[in-house]
Amino acid sequence: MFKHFLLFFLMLLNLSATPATAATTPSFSDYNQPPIVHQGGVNQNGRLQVIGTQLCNADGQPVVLRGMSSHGLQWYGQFTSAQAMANTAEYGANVFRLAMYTAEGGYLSQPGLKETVKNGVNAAIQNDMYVIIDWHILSDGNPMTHLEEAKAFFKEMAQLYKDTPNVIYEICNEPNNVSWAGEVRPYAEAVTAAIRAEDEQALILIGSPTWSQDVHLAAANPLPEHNLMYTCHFYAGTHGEWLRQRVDEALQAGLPIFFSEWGVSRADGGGGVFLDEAEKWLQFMNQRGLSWCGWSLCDKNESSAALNPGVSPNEPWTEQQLSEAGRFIFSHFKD
Ligand code: IDC
Repeated sequence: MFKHFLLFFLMLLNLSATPATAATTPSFSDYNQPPIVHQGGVNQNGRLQVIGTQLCNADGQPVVLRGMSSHGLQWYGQFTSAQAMANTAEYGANVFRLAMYTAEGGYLSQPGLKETVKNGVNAAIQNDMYVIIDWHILSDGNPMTHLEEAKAFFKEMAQLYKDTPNVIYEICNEPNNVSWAGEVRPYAEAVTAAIRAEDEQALILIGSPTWSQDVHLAAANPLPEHNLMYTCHFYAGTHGEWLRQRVDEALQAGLPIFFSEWGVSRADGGGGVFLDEAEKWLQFMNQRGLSWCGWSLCDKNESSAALNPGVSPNEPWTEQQLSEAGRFIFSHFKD
């Protein structure tokens, strides 16, 4: 605790000093000046890399990715069509997340979902978007339970996509009821090694215990590796200031953070919507040059869903077809 206060104090001193000069490696002290945002897609930015805590493009310039996450591919895979992605790209999205649930009728009982993932990657390529392949553990909270399946899956994906700069790997959506040191970190080491054996440079996103909110645990004991980012997830109706503080402390400690999932609803996907709190979060991420994906691109009748029930994934959308969540999230892609 004392260490955090000390770091915070040092940071304040730094912020009040002259602005950071020609920093090639953005750091926490640059946050009083939002990094230059290079929206743009894969053609413009190329292979991503992590410098300090900042996501950067192939030239080492800061880049921010913003876009949508799919809902579970086993239920709403149709919203990963090229047209659905084009509809979000039109509002400024440059990333799409493919949430491949493992349980609840997902990949472990339906391996054919791999084809939905591949089609989704192709749709993202057509739209010049980055694309996150997400091993969406949720009710199956311990990632170690299916370590072998995860290693085989990511090895295959990395073999396929090692020359495709669009692809980002998210290896465990939301671990829960597990520890960082005992389960999540060893899992991340093993799966990262499996990906790295095929693709040295791939950008890999790693979750943390308590539904990817325990970034402080990852910050205290990160993996000694390059091009890794750690995910943090929030829902505006449930998570507030305390989690923003935790993220700031983790960034300060040098942990690169990616908000691969957030919603305007409560954490159960319903309720609200909580747009005032969501606005605070967006400002927070914006000021720190952090990338994000909104939950979720589907027409389910729940407040986190971006589309009204019955909207087609194969046609352009009018503003009226977006739900309140969708209108709000889409309007922030270009912030
Ligand atoms: C929710 C869906 C909901 C579904 C439920 C269980 O919105 O329709 O019934 O999962 O499968 C997460 C998860 C994400 C959740 C979302 C909202 O990553 O899968 O989706 N959420 O509850 N973490 C925090 C919230």
